[in-house]
Amino acid sequence: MSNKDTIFSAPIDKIGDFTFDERVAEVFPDMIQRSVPGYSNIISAIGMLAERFAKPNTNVYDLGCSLGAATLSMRRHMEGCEGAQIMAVDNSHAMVERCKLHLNAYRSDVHVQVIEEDIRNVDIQNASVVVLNFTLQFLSVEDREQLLQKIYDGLRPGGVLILSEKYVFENDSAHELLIDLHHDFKRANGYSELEISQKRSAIEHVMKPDSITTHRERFKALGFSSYEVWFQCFNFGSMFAIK
Ligand code: GEK
Repeated sequence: MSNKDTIFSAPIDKIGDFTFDERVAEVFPDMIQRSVPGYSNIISAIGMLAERFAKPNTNVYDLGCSLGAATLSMRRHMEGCEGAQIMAVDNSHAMVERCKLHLNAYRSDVHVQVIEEDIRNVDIQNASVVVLNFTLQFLSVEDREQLLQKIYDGLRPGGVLILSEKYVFENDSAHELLIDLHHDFKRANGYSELEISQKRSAIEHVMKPDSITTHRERFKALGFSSYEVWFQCFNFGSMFAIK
């Protein structure tokens, strides 16, 4: 049972930019479950996709792995995928330390390397699966493009990128409605108005979401042979892109 997220529950004078520090890592499972609609479904489906796409003697990447939820899901589905290994990467020390504990709590024959590093500095090679589960949105637009190019180059033909993100929408009223529904979802999960508005202010500076159209255009320009949204709930969703 993880600790309850109360980070934004009391009034804060000056809301600093959000960081993935010790306090966030400690409450992270509760925070992400209550904040991201469909998170558990996405984690389960990442395991299913890995079962289809992970190939023997290749690398599987979980970029911005946090506590390793996607890695654990993929690892469960990759038993018997001879010689495949998972690289779980995050640049938050607090996340990486806890991720190692989570992974060590279960036995598995699949080799996992947990790497404390900026995903912009990681080599992507011989990849059959790359996961960016709600991480790309924290990079600058230029860095997003460079990282996606590096992922495309490092994927083997037939390899898959799984990209989950928060989205913006071109139609203003649709955009507002989807944001309101997301806030209803947070209220239903016990977040107060104060918590919702303070988290919104803290995250606005560090997270600039793209539209689904932008994601599609980028995938096309990079040369992915097929790409599609496979999950969406309100303004959150996940796409696959196959090389
Ligand atoms: C999950 N994928 O549970 N380099 C490395 N890590 C980074 C960088 C960077 N440049 N920027 C951010 N991160 C996870 C959830 S959370 C999503 C991902 C969220 C890391 C950051 O430290 C954090 O752990 C993660 O990306 C984003 O499936 O909190 O909304």
